[in-house]
Amino acid sequence: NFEDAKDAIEYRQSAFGLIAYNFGDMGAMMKGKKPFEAETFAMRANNVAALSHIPFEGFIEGSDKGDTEALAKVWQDKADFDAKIKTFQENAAILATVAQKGDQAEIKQAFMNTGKSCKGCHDVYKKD
Ligand code: ASC
Repeated sequence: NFEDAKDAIEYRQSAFGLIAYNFGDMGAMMKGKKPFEAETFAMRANNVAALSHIPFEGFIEGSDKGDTEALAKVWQDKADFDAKIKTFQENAAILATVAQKGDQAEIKQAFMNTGKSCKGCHDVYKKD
């Protein structure tokens, strides 16, 4: 378990950083900023699916205080926060599955859905 809020905040931020890197690289491919590499894309999608389960352990009580962009609303509306996390995890799992199959239209849709679930949570629970 975490020693204090600072450790918990660092833990979740580290995980989000890894998600952002992997998701960002898929985004660059989706936007045509770099060539689409099916194998790399699938690897990144697998990474995000696995990482989608990691950060949330770090949202311990009291860790809205400190060097964090998380709003107190995370702990006030916990059920909704948890539901949004679950949607993100489901979308990330779908993206990893369709990335294996290689259908571009399916990949694009699954990528968009995953990005929407990132944004859907940030809009409500993250400082801008
Ligand atoms: C990213 C990133 C996010 C999401 C979000 C998707 O690459 O860092 O927070 O995508 O912008 O809408």
